[in-house]
Amino acid sequence: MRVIGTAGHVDHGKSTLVEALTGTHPDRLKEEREREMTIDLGFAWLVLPTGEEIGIIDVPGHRDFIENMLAGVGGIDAALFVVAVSLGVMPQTREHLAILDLLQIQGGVVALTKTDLVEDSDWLDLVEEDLHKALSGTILQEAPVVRVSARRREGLEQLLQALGDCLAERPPRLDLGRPRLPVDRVFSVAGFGTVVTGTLSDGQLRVGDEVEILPHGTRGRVRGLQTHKRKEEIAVPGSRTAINISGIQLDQIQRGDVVAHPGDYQTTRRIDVRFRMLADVTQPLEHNTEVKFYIGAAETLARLRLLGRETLQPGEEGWLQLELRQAITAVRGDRYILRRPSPAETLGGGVVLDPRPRGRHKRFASGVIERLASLSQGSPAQVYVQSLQALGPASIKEATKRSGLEAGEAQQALEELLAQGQLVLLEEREEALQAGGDQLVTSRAGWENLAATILKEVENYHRGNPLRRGMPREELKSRAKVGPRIFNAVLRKLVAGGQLQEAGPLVFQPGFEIRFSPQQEVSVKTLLGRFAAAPNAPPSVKECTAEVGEEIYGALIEMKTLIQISPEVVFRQQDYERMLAELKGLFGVHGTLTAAQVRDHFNTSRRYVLALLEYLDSIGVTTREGDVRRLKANR
Ligand SMILES: Nc1nc2c(ncn2[C@@H]2O[C@H](COP(=O)(O)OP(=O)(O)OP(=O)(O)O)[C@@H](O)[C@H]2O)c(=O)[nH]1
Ligand SMILES: [Mg+2]
Repeated sequence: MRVIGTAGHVDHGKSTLVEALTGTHPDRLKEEREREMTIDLGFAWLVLPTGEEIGIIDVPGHRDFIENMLAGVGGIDAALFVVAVSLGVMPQTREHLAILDLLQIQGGVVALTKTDLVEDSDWLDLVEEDLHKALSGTILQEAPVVRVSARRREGLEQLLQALGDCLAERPPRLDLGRPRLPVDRVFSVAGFGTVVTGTLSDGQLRVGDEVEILPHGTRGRVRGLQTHKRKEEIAVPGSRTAINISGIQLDQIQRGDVVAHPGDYQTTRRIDVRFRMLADVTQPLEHNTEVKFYIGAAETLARLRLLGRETLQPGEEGWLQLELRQAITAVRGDRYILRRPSPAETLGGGVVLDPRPRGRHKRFASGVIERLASLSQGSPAQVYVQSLQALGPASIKEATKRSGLEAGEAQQALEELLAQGQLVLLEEREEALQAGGDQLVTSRAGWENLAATILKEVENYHRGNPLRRGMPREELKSRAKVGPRIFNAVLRKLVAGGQLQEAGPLVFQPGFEIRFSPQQEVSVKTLLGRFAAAPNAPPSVKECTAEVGEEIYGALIEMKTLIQISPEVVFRQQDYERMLAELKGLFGVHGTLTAAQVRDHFNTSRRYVLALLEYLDSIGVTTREGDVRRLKANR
């Protein structure tokens, strides 16, 4: 799933265009309708000609609401950059463009809209030329420009086509197995409680997951999930996600908080960053300035330590350490924006290099900047993990080859990643040797997804077959849709970890027991009553199924309440064991036994005795010699 966001100067037609494309007017608030201006984020979705469903975040263009724009734009995959041809390039056209560029939003399409207002095609060309100048040197430099009129519904198809092309070139969102959702809206729904929305990244969320609300660490549980107003069991990275959280009050969560699995992310109040200052900022940036810091959907005041420099001039880049007023959630590689509180202006932004530096850096100490510079390069471990994410579960040899790292470097990266739990070995060394090669390894997310799929299948099987003790292994294998080697490895790990159990050909949840409904219980009781009344001459298989039905009869066999020894004859397990013990006693006394002797001992009919003796022959307890039977030596 992916999300695009609008951007552009106030009144240029962003919301109108979103409505024309999706049928939904993104302005939700009464005040927005009255002022005909977007104030807060709006949401809609559509299906591209490629068949991909995408979410849309509509942002306000007015400079007073740029903070709301920042809360929405952080998680987008591509921009729908809107410029009205009747108005041309204006201040927030440039400011929004600069923000997209600082956040390195890797794709976009420019809509040159309101073409119905301009008859003169020379004018159109002039505006487009001006626009190209503004785009040059930014992330949108190569973006296609599509002329549209939302009012006349012209150019919309070309626009969707261009959006589809632009997303098709972008890799899908990575699943790192540690979901986080920067919250951009919080509300409550009568009867359900607290709901938050945001753009999910870095992993999947499932109904039932325990979650933690950062930075406060409050715990809750995912009660329900929705994407584009549709109920989902699983929300995937890149999707607009609404989470109904139980155990969290409305006032315990706010925009900017992050929803994650407990323990996956740490919060921080000090970070080291690379910073690029915009060229059109009015004054140089001094050490120790107080600034506003924006990351994800969060904002906080921050004081900056300018490292290795006294001041930074507009257009320059540098290294900063930021002391944050409030704790935020960040990982290395996250993008952020800085603004000056007053007079309000966007200063620049960049990338988080160290989300939890050990202490305050000495501003001019040697080594500090060298370390930050090397952090900004990207480590072998990152390269390794990214290549494995693209590959799926693979042998160490394949993964190393794919990473393009040299052997020693790859080995070191692998060890580091295994130690950190970012990669998971699916096999022990001996198991891998038996399977014919070196060990299978996968990213943590890869492992968690495989495990979750298999656990879910078994859970579904139990739900659909409450009278079966477990799911046949082969059925599980075909449903897991992975190769036999990966399946075997994952199942073995789940069994070793106590998440599943295996008995013979069956796989089941630990502690799963067949439970009869009260009604079924009654008929089982009646049947077992008949067995108790005549333990050595009990009802036949046919009579049993007539009494309780095939399914319950099957369950009684699986539960080992009954043991069927021939197509017609079935005993209670306890009676079978008693008879076997008595028989062994009789053999002890007589050495050999005829069927008639056995029949007289148990005071039953020939039918039962023949079935029992033939069964015991077949499992190697007794052997037949003419008309008599003898106990096998080792029994
Ligand atoms: N003639 C014409 N008018 C348009 C077109 N698109 C939008 N408008 C008008 O332009 C005005 C502003 O449109 P919005 O869609 O609210 O603009 P916006 O970019 O969302 O504005 P903010 O959200 O406040 O930044 C409205 O009066 C629209 O009816 C168009 O294609 N042609
Ligand atoms: Mg709008």
